[in-house]
Amino acid sequence: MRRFIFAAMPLILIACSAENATGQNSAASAEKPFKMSVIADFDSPWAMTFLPDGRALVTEKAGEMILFDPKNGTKIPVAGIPAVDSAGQGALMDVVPSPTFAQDKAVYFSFSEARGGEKGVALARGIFNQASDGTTKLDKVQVIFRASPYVEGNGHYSGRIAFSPDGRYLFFTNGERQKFDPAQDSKATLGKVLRLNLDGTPAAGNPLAAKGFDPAIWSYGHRNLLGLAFDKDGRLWEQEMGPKGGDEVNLIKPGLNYGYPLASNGSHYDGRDIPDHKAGDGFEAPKVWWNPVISPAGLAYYSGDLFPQWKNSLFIGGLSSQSLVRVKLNGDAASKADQWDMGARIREVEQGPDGALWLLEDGRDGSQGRLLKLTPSE
Ligand SMILES: [Ca+2]
Ligand SMILES: [Ca+2]
Repeated sequence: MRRFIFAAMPLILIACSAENATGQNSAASAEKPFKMSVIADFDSPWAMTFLPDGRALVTEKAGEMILFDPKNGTKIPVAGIPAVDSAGQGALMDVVPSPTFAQDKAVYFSFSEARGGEKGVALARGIFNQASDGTTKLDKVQVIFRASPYVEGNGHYSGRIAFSPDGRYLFFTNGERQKFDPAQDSKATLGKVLRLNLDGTPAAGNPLAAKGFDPAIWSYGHRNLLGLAFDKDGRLWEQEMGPKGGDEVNLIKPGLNYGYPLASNGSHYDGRDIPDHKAGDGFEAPKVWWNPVISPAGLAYYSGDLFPQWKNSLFIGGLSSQSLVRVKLNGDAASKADQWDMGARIREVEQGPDGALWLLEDGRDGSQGRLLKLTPSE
């Protein structure tokens, strides 16, 4: 009997720590179940996406889009990208092929720009065109949506893109531009998740339009939304860089207010507290949050076969935490699972066609912006 109790104890401890692994508990994992291959180097890369033929588009902060072939390492610059204002947190940001890329060759991308002395994030679409000599460009590039209003400053653009699983809608994130209150302003698209038609117009039936909100708004009360991904059942997950001690993973539901800057499990950088999320306050609480912060960047939903133990997980790149973070999903619930030290700021996470996990390092402060491929260690 005694022997049985001793044998059972470690199992009980493991079970408890997993159960409590939301909020402040860390989930540091020393053992890495993957090996890491360095595939290429970029100049402050920001985002990547795979095309149906296995090649990738990679964006760089200063405004370059690059067609990259992992098979042979070839990099081809993609012409046709508009002028990017890359000061501060500005960048050529996300890039995602159209849900009907095989037919229309359309590519959607986001970038920060200056107009009339003020700045904002724009969403654009162009047609991928590679000539027989390899020269590559986006044709017919059009800005199809602009955040409103444009304001002064170089921070919290957000600019992440995700298509609904049925391919009918484009979800787009607009950060609150370090201005706080716009996240609660019904007339501003700042601090919001937006639902648009594929031509950039507000989708019909958005949940707050009848209450006088900007018709593009799907959810509000967000800060700096740097990741957006659908799971296998069509739930929309978002991660955002919160204030001091308040990074969040949220399950995005239509019409809900996620609280910023009125509620946050963190506090302002100047030391003022922000009331924590609590039941009945009218704000939707995060499913997972971090204090101290991880500084989340890219977000990927894992559905591959290469790492079967990772199915139905979210992967988050950590900037200040220089880590790769795994969040385990279970229906509407989410919990911290792993946090691996990567020794570099991780800007982007993407699942490759073969189920490998691909990462882009942030590449600032003189470090490299390497493209890394993670495959199982055995
Ligand atoms: Ca991506
Ligand atoms: Ca707080």
